[in-house]
Amino acid sequence: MPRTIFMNDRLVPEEEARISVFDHGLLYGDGVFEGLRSYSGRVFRLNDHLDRLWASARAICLEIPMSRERLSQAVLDTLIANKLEDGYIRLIVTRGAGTLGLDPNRCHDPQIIIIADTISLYPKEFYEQGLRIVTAATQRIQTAALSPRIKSLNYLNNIMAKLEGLQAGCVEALMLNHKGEVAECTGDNIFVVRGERMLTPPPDAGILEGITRSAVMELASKEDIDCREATLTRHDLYTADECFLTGTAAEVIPVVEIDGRPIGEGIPGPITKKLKDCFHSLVRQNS
Ligand code: PXG
Repeated sequence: MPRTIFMNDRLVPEEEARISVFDHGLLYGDGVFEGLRSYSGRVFRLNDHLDRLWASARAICLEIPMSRERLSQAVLDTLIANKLEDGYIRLIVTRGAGTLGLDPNRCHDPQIIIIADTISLYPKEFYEQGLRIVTAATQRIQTAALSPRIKSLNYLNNIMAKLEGLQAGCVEALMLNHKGEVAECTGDNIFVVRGERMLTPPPDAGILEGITRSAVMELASKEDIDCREATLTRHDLYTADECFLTGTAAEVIPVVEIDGRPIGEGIPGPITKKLKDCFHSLVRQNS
């Protein structure tokens, strides 16, 4: 079924949703985006996604030419126009059309695009049996080079690592930072469980501060599970009792093998299962 796209203040059929070849979003990956999900017609943590979108835009000196209220309404309108209850929403703001040079000040008319579609999930057995992942040789980009906290349209760093994962027969790959510390996966944050404690790398390890990550940390605290941010090495992962990933698309997914080493018992652990269930109830009640 052809989709209806929100583009610059109106809903248009998919075939009419077009951008200029001079848009710096295309020419340089100069723009920002968000990936959101709706459950039963309600968008999960819409405000947090808008906060992150505005923070990403501010970091690259891109002024979003629309109010938060209007953009928030546009997300809901796009879902309704596509008759989607459980969907995936891609919100994109490009720098706009400019000249064939880097100068963003020569761009005008930033494009606001909202796509709503059905979500393609990992197969059910991955959630039940857990994922196998490998460490990519591609490092997460250094904060001093480009902050991974900016969700920009330039995702080649992650795509290079994703390719390595796929070449090794894995759907996700672990990325380390330039110091060799654990950062995150290509499109998901990572957690480990050691004894009674849950650990996840801090923002300065060079990660995107995931909205699912925050939600899971809040859930852990409600469940009286001690969860902290900590610098982690691969050794900490290899010797952990449990490991799982979080992300808007994946939600909470167990990891049972890293670089050929089974994690814990090599099956999804009890804390992972607990948080997976808590997260499912949370998105369904949508607070
Ligand atoms: N790290 C990175 C690098 C990400 O891109 C996450 C962590 C998880 O964040 P959230 O806020 O979703 O919990 C992400 C986001 C997709 C897609 O289409 C997903 C992401 C990024 C780009 C595309 O599946 N994940």
